[in-house]
Amino acid sequence: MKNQPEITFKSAFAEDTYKGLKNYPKFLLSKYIYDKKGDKLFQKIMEMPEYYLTSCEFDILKLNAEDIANAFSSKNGIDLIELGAGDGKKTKILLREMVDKKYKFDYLPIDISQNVLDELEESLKNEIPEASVKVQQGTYFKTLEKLAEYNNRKKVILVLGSNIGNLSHKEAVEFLSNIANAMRAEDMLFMGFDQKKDPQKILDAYNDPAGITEEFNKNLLVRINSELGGNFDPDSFLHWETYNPETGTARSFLVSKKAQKVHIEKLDLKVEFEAWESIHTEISQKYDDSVVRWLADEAGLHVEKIFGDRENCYKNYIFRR
Ligand code: AVI
Repeated sequence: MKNQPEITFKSAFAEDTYKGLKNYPKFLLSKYIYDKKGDKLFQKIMEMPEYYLTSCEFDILKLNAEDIANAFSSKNGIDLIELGAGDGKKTKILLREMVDKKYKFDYLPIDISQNVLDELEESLKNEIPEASVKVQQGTYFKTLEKLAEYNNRKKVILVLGSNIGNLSHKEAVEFLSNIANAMRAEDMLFMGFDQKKDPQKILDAYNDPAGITEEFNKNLLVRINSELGGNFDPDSFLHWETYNPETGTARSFLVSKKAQKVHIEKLDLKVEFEAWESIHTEISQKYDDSVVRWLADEAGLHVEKIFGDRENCYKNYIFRR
């Protein structure tokens, strides 16, 4: 075996980028798309007509608000904990319903961005002043640790937006298991899963003609340039989306349009690309009921109730232990 020099990295981003670009085939992790610019681009994606996920989930919550709020409610009140709350646009439908029904609850939105939480808190004060809101800033792992601390009464954990789709099945089971470990018998997990559907509709959602998704994907290269001293030319890469109807996996790539060398100063790394070589950047998994049931089972959960839109484009599931 070749002697590998010991390299110390200044950040997880630096280490993961180094490992991904040294790998064959090359890959980068989609979680690093989300810096300030990436967050803004994702907001724009959620407003695009092609990105059906947002409007489908919004419709499901609107159509079923009463049933969902009823399922959540409990005599002693509940802690409604949202992981990755964002702008809370969809959650507000449920909050409004719960307030109108005079259900007792505290809403605890958790997000990595304090900025996002400040804006959410402010908008809730104006739009649903009756709701008791306690924002929590935290990373994904801290958040899971904190979950187990809410044990005075029933808790309902919300994860919207099919965020689980950016994980492999193995990672998804780990994620669900971590949540399950923090749940007691009466607690619930309410989660959105984008569904398998006409492959063209999926490809259109991840390859919009205005090029917003392309810019979102290429933000990985832009971020490597600005934070790690890279000299990627994003225009010399193609945004490429595939969907495999057998596995339900949509995959995003950046494909080098020519043979080229890229230097990343802070990683002391020169990366060579053959013409048409790819970098895999993201998976967006699509599901059906049997796959969701299997994931739940692997994680020690079971599906209690399913809410879908008219075409079953998207579904929200209630899980219990
Ligand atoms: C955040 N996540 C669920 C989005 C998705 O659909 O996979 C991210 C995204 N990637 C391209 N468009 C949207």
